[in-house]
Amino acid sequence: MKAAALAALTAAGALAPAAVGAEPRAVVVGPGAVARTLAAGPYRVAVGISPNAAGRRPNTFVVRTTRNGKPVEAAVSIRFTMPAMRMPSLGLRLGAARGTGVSRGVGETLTMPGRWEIVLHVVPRGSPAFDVAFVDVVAL
Ligand SMILES: [Cu+2]
Repeated sequence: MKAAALAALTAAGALAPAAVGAEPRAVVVGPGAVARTLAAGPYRVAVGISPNAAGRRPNTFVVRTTRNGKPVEAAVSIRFTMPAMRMPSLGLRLGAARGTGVSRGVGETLTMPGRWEIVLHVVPRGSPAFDVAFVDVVAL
């Protein structure tokens, strides 16, 4: 489809911006400790990162998943990528506390200061998996 036709469709309200390939504006968190709730379809995912410090320092990652206000039991893993550099991405698998919807993990995964792309992979029990992505600005 030609750009002009797309623009016309968009102007007419026939297509939402997302339908024409516009990137949703990324959520950016940090620097400093993070406490942010992100929406993913019917889910709400509350993310805590503390102290959110760069280098060979342990950070604690806490993810609480709910649906309609109720805790969702889920297996959660996190992928950490620094897109500005040729660095291998790092992974962290969180441990879940039964019945709470809360998963937690500690890792030295923010190995240097800068902008990290963080993707939470959430696998609710008995439901399809989904991802939640955001950018974390990490300082020393
Ligand atoms: Cu780097």
